[in-house]
Amino acid sequence: MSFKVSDTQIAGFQKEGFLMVPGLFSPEEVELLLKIARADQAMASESWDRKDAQGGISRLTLRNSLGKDVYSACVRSRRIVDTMEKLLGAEVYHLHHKMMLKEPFVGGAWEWHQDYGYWYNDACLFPDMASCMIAVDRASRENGCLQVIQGSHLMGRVNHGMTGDQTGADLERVEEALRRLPHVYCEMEPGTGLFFHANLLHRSDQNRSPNPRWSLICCYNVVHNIPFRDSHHAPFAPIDQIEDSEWIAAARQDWANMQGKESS
Ligand SMILES: O=C(O)CCC(=O)C(=O)O
Repeated sequence: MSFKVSDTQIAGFQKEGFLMVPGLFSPEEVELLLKIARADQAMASESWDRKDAQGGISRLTLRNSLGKDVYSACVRSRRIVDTMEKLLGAEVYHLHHKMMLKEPFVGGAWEWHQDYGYWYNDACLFPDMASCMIAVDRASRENGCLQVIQGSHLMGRVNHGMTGDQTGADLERVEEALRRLPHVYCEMEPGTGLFFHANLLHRSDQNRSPNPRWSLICCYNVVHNIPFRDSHHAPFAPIDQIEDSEWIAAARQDWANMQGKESS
């Protein structure tokens, strides 16, 4: 699968703060990603929980470094890196990536926030940062898909404080934004990619449905915005890109490696 972002899509991202790309990963590619993720004991054992304001459990696995695994292959994929560079207008590097494991019945909510509400404190001077969320499972309103406030990235950074274990945006500002701007539920089929700006206000509901909602989120910073002091995220390293035509081979190799480890 390959994807080239158009000028109209870039203009849409600049105005709305997000861009949804159905079929960014083909059904065959995303099936393989799902199969590997579900079988991946190492990833599961690294996961940790954050409580939402109602005590629901938001589980995730976050990695700062890239390897030869399928998640790193997504981070390095030309279709995402090229798109990010066109959307942000500069060379990007990998900040971190995370698998959001929103489990059936118990999956926790994420409060309204901007990612730059966190990354500002990681010594990034500019909000020239963005993420691509890849739907691994189908994401719907029922299983807690991402919600965004369209155009809210143009408000600039909003103050954030703690809600549960999470950092949430100032609710007075959020409520005012909701009065003036569209509230969009990003329902996504597996393989859909959602590119979103670091200042876009977003949240998601708890998952009370019987269906998991796993998503991989790949986060990038532009090279001119390297943190001005040490940060807990990945240091700058140029991205060794994977051609779109080579992605499936990289993913199959990860699957073969995992099976080799199990049988050895
Ligand atoms: O996975 C979700 O529902 C929300 C994740 C999120 O908001 C984030 O990682 O910044």
